[in-house]
Amino acid sequence: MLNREEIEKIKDLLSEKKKIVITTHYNPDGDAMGSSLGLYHYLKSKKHNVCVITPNIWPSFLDWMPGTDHCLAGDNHLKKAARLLEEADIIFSLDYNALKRTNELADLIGSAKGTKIMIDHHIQPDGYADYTYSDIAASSTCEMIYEFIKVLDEKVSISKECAECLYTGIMTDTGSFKYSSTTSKTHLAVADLIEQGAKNTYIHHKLFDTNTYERMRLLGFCLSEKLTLLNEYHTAFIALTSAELESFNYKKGDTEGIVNYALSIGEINFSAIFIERDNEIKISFRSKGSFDVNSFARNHFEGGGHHNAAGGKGAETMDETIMRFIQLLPQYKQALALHE
Ligand SMILES: [Mn+2]
Repeated sequence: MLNREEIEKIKDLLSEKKKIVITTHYNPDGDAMGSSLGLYHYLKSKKHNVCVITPNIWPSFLDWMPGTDHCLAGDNHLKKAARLLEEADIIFSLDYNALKRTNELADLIGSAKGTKIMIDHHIQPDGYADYTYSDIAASSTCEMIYEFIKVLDEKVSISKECAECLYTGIMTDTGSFKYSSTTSKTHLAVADLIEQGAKNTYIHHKLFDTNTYERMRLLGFCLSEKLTLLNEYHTAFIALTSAELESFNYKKGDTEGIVNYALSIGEINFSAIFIERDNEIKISFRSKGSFDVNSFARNHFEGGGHHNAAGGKGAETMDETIMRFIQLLPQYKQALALHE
């Protein structure tokens, strides 16, 4: 948490009406939108002049979130975004650790004269902000915003709209409360948010019951026809050609998450999905436990990401890419056998 002195200074800053701009990262996800809109609703209730600027448009399954009609997608309204950032007294950076994650907004935020406050849970935050609240152990930026509001305003009563937004980000960033970053504190925050009016069943429905018939058929096809197990290496993979994608009337996002099904097999510690698109092979890697897919993707497939989730690509044909992948496995045999 910020230290006492910093909190007092921020309280002081917010003690009179201010022009505030809240920004978040490119391709905003549930936590980015949830933390931005959650803070927006809180600051709005304190009569500040607030707006949210996202570098580009958020995915349509988040359209239902209260306040999205007041968000500005910067890439479509760059001039207006520039003016708002220039005039802002305070600029919040939420759910990102480096200005470059805001693409075109980066220079505008960097050169703006307003006081900058970063609240984020990614490793190694950039040092540009006047106040940096960084907690890499936090489940989500939404949980940090919840704590931040509680510290600023002990007697706060969180509105239903704010509660719905914060609940959304905590839920999406914790994989519905299953990742190891989920603590008893997370559950206490969530309990309070439900108490304040967040409807958990409704939010789950809005976020996850969004499959189309064709996407479900594509998933079925992947699991019954395309899943290959390499038991010796505790590895599973799926490969999809562009012709196969077309036959299921593929739309962006349809293959999202399929790689996790392969990993959910008990003895599998490493899974990959190879997708032929735009004349290259796009790859997603997932692992359980100690096997580091970030360095695997970095070293062999021009990619990277996190320890247990990463992406990469191959410039060869599908068959050549898969062959190269399989030939890499023996050198990792020991690491792949570990369950912890
Ligand atoms: Mn996050």
